[in-house]
Amino acid sequence: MKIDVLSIFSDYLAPLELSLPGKARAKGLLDIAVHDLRAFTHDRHRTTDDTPYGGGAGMVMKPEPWGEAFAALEIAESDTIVFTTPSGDRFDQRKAEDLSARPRLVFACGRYEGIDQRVIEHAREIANVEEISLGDYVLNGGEVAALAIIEAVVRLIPGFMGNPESLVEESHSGDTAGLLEYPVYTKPPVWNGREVPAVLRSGDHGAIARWRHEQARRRTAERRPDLLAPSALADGTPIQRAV
Ligand code: 6GU
Repeated sequence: MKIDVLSIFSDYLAPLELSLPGKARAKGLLDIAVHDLRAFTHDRHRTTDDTPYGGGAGMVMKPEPWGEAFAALEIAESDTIVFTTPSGDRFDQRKAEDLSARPRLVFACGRYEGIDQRVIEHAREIANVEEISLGDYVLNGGEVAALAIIEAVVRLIPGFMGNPESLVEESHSGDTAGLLEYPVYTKPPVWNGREVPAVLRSGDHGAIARWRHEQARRRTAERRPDLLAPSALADGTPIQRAV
């Protein structure tokens, strides 16, 4: 997979050199390049934003540097341009899986007031476009969102994870699909007077699987009732609370 990131704060993307994406690059599964959007400006102040037509607070990112950047990156029709924006579709594991199968992702990190809408329209003409938000809160710019999305996507690239089983078991995918992850324990068996649940030391794999499923279900009911059968919620059926 090829990933390009366009940003006016390219230093923010330094963590891409580390840990997980770094490992994927070392394995030859991933090629990441970060580009400074200001390289595609021509004025002395390297201006990337301007006041909004129609008035209002904040600044809007100018279209020209984006247009030049897309041209310089030789965007192909099969590429996907990802605009990180609080007004995008909410990011989730399904979207991460979808993006992990694409040949090239180009992240366009905007400041939160946004990019001139014509840039998004232009992008839709030259490539696939995703407008993605991390959730219902506001970040100053899309850089941290791009980092989070890249981390979620890169670990799904086939051949990346040492143990693909851990991808299947975790929250939001596989066996416990739609449920939060059950609590986990390791040695010692007693710590600060707290015991590891006996069932986990019983060797009874059926009982362990049932216990984990029940824990995941309770945790989900408590913390994320929205993930449990939305139809049951809609007709007023009460959610079973964890005890
Ligand atoms: Cl993708 N961008 C910004 N600026 N704020 C956000 C976000 C993205 N997702 C949640 N908040």
